Amino acid sequence: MIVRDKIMQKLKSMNSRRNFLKKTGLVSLGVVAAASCKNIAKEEGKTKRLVTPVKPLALSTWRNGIPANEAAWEVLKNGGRALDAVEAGVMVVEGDPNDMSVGYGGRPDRDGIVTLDACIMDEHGNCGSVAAIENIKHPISVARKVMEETPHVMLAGDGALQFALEQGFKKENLLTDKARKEWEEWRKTSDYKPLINIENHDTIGMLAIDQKGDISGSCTTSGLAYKMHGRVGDSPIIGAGMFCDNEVGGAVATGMGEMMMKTLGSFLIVEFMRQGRTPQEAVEEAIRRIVKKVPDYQKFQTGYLAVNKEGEVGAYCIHKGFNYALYVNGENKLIDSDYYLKGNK
Ligand code: SD4
Repeated sequence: MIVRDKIMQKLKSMNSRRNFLKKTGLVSLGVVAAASCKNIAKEEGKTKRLVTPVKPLALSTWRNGIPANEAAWEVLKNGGRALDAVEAGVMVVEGDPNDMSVGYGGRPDRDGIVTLDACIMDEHGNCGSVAAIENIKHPISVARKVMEETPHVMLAGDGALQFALEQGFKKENLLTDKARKEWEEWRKTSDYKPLINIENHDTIGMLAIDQKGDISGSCTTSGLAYKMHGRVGDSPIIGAGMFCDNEVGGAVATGMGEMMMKTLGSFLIVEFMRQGRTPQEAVEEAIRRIVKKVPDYQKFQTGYLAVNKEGEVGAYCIHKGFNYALYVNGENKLIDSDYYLKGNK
């Protein structure tokens, strides 16, 4: 009898809690989890959580995120959509011949061919990507067309190029003299060694939250310099190079793509945040996952960047040297990321 009474009492209290959540609009499990975690974090005095969501904002990987954020901000400050911001932002870097890891001017593969990877995702969970596409300066815009104009998520190689041409994109030579000369020099030894934080790691990944509070993400790269022809990295893989969920937040990755692909890092980070972790806690846990699962992780760099719907940001990487640009409250700043190999050798 007593046990049954206790169960009835518990059920009653669960019911009234559910009704309360319904009334207050906190029906989604994610919101509930985040809210309760916030309280715990506050009680323990561990993490300072923001109460009012900060928006709009744009953040992107590496120093080239500064001009990219400027372009994104033009969209955001006028009330534009986060999706338009993340496309416009990374296009600046795709078109810059001095960035040798993205778009025009990107370093080629070992056969001397520039192949590009990109992906984009909107606030509804729609996404599009292109992999190993050649001769198109703005793969991010082709990825968006894949998302909006096809029943698919990803197009690769010749098929992606054919689709781009049908959509009115122009075929262009993306191999600049500078990149060609470097490649010719490299061919003398053909020594394939991805370097940590040297220019073959400055892919751009971008996340933005617009004035409505909607989030979108993008990622674009020429991939690793002197990779095998046909190699595809993490950047066009939804969930590895980038992932966002409008209920939770988003994450982007940069560095040695194989490590993010083995651990599906960006998706993992968003799921950690869904469970109530801060973006910083989530990116650190995702790097620890690589450390645990990839035996030779020390040879490579990986950097993660994340933001939750409240506008809290997290960044973490394996080796010192990763940085990111954050545009918020009208200020665009380059910030150094914390890193794992610091007393963790
Ligand atoms: C790749 N993740 O293709 C990309 C490269 C990169 O900064 O991020 N460079 O593996």
